[in-house]
Amino acid sequence: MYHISGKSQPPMYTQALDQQGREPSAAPESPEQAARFQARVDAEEKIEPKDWMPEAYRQTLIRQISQHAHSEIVGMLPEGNWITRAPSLRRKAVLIAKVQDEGGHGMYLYSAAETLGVERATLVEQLLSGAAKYSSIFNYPTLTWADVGAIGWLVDGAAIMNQVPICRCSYGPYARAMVRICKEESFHQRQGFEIMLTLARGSEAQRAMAQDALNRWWWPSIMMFGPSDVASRHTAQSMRWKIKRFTNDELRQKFIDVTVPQAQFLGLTIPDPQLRWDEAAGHFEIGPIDWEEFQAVLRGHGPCNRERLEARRAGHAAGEWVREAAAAHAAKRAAQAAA
Ligand code: FAQ
Repeated sequence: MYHISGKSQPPMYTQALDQQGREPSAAPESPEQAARFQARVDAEEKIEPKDWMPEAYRQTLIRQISQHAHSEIVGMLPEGNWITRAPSLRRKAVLIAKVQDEGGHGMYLYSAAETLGVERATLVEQLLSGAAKYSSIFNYPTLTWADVGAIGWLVDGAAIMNQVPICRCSYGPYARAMVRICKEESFHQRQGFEIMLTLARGSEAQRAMAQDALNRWWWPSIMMFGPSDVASRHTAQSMRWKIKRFTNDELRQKFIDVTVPQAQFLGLTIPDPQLRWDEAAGHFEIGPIDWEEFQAVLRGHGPCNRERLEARRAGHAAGEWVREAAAAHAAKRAAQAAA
């Protein structure tokens, strides 16, 4: 038994995302500029696209926002897989709306990233080439209808826990995008919980399906919060810049504390024999996280990494004519406006 914040991990592998976007400004950053910038951040002022910012701040935001956008887009696939098989018209309509919302979140986030001077096409290319990361959670399969419930309950639940603090991110466009996204995620979480509740109160077979989904989604959801604080290479600086307001382990603990009682309410068992309430700490303690599994998924060896990227590449190729038509239409409108 151990507390999640104290666990050490092997180092994460690196991806070449820090070379994207426009070139760093030729003028070197002076300590005075950096100090003025930090003072603005400390005073809780929002940093806007035209403001001066350290190049590393800009690159950190491009990295995080684009990975977040990719996660929303790839995140449409596991649940999209169940749209044709949803058990009723109501469930189908709700699921279509949810998956569409995730697509919208991706679009807001790509737009927020573009305000930092990087082209959306560049970011999409990084996703399709496999150079950019997206959330580990979306590399797991949705085997039964209960998985759709478990994703809403656990994955959207984890996403909200992580994203509500980003509404207070120091970078204005990212913070503002997150406000609407969080409202929608909260609806998603409730629809997932309601699916789980229906199954948990249903037949023996339905209860078993709900338990099986919890068994498979619990640990990947715990890993979604990222490496432990001792292994997280970006957290300390991102906290100083108020891009992140809580560390990965702090958010993971909050999620565990909120979610374990929900599982108890559902009458389901968290798949962790070492889970226990620590009265003195006022928190649930969990057993060890399998960080090797997390890193394997990040290296591309999760159950569905290959399938997810193939689906995105096929989707992108199939959408070629739409992009061409939109570009031709925009050119025609621009020519008309100029005439
Ligand atoms: N998967 O130093 P840290 C959703 C990477 S949206 C893959 O701790 P940081 C909605 C990390 O990027 C879910 N990679 O990094 C939905 C870094 O790699 P790099 C996505 C991960 O940035 C629901 C390296 O490990 N949410 O679910 C993961 O300070 C249902 C070192 O890590 C967001 O993106 C991971 N789980 O903290 C959609 C929220 N964790 O770039 C459909 C915004 C870490 O150095 C259906 N992002 N890595 O090569 C964040 O809050 C942060 O970026 C963290 C990571 C917390 C994810």
